[in-house]
Amino acid sequence: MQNIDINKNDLRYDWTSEEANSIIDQPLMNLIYQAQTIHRSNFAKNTIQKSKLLSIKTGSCPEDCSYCSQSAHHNVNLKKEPLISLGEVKKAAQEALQEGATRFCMGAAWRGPTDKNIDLVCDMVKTVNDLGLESCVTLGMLKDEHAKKLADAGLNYYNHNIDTSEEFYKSIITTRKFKDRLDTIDKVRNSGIKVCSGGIVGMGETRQDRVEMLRTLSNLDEHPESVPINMLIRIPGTPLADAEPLDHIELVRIIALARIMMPKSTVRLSAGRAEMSDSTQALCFLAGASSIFLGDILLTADNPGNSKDDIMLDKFGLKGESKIKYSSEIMEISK
Ligand code: SAM
Ligand code: DTB
Ligand code: SF4
Repeated sequence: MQNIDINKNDLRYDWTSEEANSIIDQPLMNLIYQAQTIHRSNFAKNTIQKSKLLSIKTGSCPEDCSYCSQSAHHNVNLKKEPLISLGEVKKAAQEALQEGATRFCMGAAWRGPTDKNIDLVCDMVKTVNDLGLESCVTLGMLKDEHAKKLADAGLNYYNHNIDTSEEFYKSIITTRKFKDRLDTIDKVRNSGIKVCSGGIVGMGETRQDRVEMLRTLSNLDEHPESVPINMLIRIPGTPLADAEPLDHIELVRIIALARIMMPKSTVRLSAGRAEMSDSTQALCFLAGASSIFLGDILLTADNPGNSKDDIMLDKFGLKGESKIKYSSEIMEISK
């Protein structure tokens, strides 16, 4: 194995494939130990950040993402819904706050928002922020003017996943290019909004594709502040409905690699938890995941639900992140 100097406080933007491979290929216990060591030097231990999702516009999406329930190209049993009202958003955000979420993420099944819709979403963002929650939206591809309007409205995060490696991307989506995703991420970054970008594992990609996906993210000019790692939810009616399930240890390895390559980014164990055992999730948290989505439903698909999660988190002694941000001094004391 190549000897890599992993300084837990250094942020690097020049990871090579060789370096990334030599990290992920290590014996599992070495990899997890290294990832958890880096995790503890950057995050409060035994703490989990909770986000809540809401689909604000559901289905009939013109894009053909092979994993997605909301694409108009697939025949999925899904209740489609136009953009919901501000009142519905406020009610859902209030509930999320009561459930212990600190971030509220609104998703719309669009290729990109229209000028009219962006104004409506900006009102939603302000409503969420006024409740004291961090706001996040995921609306597809943005124009510079859209990003600016969202930034002016006070949006904290924009979610835009690169999903997989550039090479594998063409096999899962044909209606847009990998570069289109990077362009939107660039616009978000330039507008001053924090970037949330990650991907999906278990779509039939190779380990090298997973590594390259993380290399693209970690070699951006700045690391995304949030990196969601989704395990494919195999949705009946989508082209990936019968994809070969990925061994969960591969998920653990990719989470560890994300933690090591982007030491200060929040790594979120996102879609797919409903099919994971508590033990798999414990390994993911040990490998550096420190955030989850709450609730019974993600955007359209199942999530474990709060009663089940409360039991699991209690068993692990993991506490929800407080709304008071940890300063580095407090983190030192809490170690
Ligand atoms: N339309 C917007 C977009 O594509 O960016 C926002 C919504 S889209 C549902 C957000 C992300 O959810 C996708 O980029 C993908 O990573 C993830 N996702 C969607 N369907 C999924 C599935 N079946 N399993 C796992 N992750 C999924
Ligand atoms: C992300 O990476 N995962 C979330 C959020 N960002 C928007 C979405 C997961 C969607 C899972 C499938 C569904 O609910 O339809
Ligand atoms: Fe549309 Fe987003 Fe689903 Fe792709 S992932 S089909 S862009 S909602």
